[in-house]
Amino acid sequence: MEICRIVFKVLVCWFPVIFIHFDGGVMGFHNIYPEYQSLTAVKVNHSHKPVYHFQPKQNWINDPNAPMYYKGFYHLFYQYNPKGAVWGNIVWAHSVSKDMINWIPLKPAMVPSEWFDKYGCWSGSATILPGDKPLILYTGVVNPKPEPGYQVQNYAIPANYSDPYLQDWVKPKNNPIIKPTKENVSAFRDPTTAWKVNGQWEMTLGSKVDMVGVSYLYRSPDFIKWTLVDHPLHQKENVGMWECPDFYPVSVKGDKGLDTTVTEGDIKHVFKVSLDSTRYDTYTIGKYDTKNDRYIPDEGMIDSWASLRYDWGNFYASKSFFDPSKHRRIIWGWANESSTKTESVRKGWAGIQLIPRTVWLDPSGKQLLQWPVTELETLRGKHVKLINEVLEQGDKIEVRGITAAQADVDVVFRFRGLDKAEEYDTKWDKLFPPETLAKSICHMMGTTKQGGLGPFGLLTLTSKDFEEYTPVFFRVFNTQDNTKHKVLMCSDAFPSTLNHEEYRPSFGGFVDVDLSENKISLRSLIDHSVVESFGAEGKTVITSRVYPTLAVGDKVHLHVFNNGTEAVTVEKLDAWSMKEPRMN
Ligand code: DQQ
Repeated sequence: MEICRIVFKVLVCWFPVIFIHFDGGVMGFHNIYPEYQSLTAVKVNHSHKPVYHFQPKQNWINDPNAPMYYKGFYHLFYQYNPKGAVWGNIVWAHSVSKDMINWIPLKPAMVPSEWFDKYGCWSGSATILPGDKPLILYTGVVNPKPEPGYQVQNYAIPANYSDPYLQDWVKPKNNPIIKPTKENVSAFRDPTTAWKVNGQWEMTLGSKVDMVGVSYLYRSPDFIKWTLVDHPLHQKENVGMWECPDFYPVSVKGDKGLDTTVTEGDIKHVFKVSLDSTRYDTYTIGKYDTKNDRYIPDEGMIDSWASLRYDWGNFYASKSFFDPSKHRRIIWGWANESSTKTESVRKGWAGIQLIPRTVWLDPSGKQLLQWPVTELETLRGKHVKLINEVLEQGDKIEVRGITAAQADVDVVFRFRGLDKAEEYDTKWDKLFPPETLAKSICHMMGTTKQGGLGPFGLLTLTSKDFEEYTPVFFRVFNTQDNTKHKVLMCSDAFPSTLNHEEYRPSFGGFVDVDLSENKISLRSLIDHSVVESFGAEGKTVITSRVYPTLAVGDKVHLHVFNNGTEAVTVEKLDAWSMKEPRMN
């Protein structure tokens, strides 16, 4: 009997954890497939290709690089393989935009050309120097060995500052400006935007020492001569390599963004890393102690694999920038495909950048809030509404009249109270590691397990007879001490496709929201193979990549549903068909 229980536990309960942990939404480093790297598809397959998310016409993309605003244009650079739909041959592709929604493609800003970046121009950031002069710091790979490559830091400057498109970039001959120490030659990359402190420039980059994640700190009087500071900006044991760190101030009052050079005042700092071992982005909020030149996470902040995340789904290598034209801070994140490499090769494309999000500090000071940039709303076309529609247990209502495969849906759910919320089983806290707890509960229960208050939410990318659907939903739990309710948000790719060879993770995150008004909101941006969802006005965000076989194009449906015993009212739902922007 006992053995049965153990076998059951391992198979049923641990299965999602094992599955999720070793097969993240994003590939572990960038897998190398020499046979596919330079295989350009003759014809691009559009059936799952997003329409209003940033992407090139074809081929592979990964990290967003050096986003910035310059002379009326937003610039986005990104890691791009010009020859194939898997990682390799990486250059800095470049597009510009007036609104971050409609894009003009330009020639690549940087390609491997010098001894100091011969084997790759990897990720980096822009700093706007005094006099409105942008400068890029990036990682150059000088040798493919030791794997994944011998890394140095370089800089590049515009050839012509009066060109608002910044089409030509010069890599000065005095590169590299930073060389690794012997210990970290192949784990030494992704320099951040620099900031000024105590009269000097500083920047940090990602590294590791064994399993300790380290963000080395460099200092410079002139942006050319850089010295390693004798202590890192921050480090943490048992987390592994830190890629693409990001370090920036946020205001403690209001939602206005701040330039990276702001180091004092009514502010806190955000320290974000991309965890190479788990392949997701985590952040902490804390204080930048300028005197000792260290970042110190606030008390109570979890600083491990179980830290807060911008996005609990398919989201990696993000980078933020300050937009001086609208006084906001914006983050860009990359969503890789969840499908196989052979699928990518067949489709001729892989990877998108998610919709840029404005980011600011929650009034609690304990987390960030995110919201799609308002410019996205210019794509809203045909509009439909639902008002005060009651969903009893088991009910679904179809949202008709829009292009359900390419939509923006914003809904507020209301309920009578929290009495019927089901009990939170504290055994789960022991069964699942904290970093996979939410997604494991989402996977265990799905939408079909009836609850008390919830599951309720949206069924996106649904086929006519529900053979395929990607549900985005909430479940509210009662905690044993009855002091607080636990709100779980899920975005579940598991039932999304009949093609069970696809990776179909159930993603989840808890939502730290006050339910005293008996309401919760959900906004989902649906774009063919991506569903990007914002719970409780941007407190918890989850992105899923999915590849339905039946729910494709005009065969896609959208529903609201409830499978809890407590009735839930759709107080207000607005849904729009989304138009196609000018996309590269
Ligand atoms: N991708 C880049 C690296 C970075 C990684 C290479 C993160 O610079 O560490 O394409 O996805």
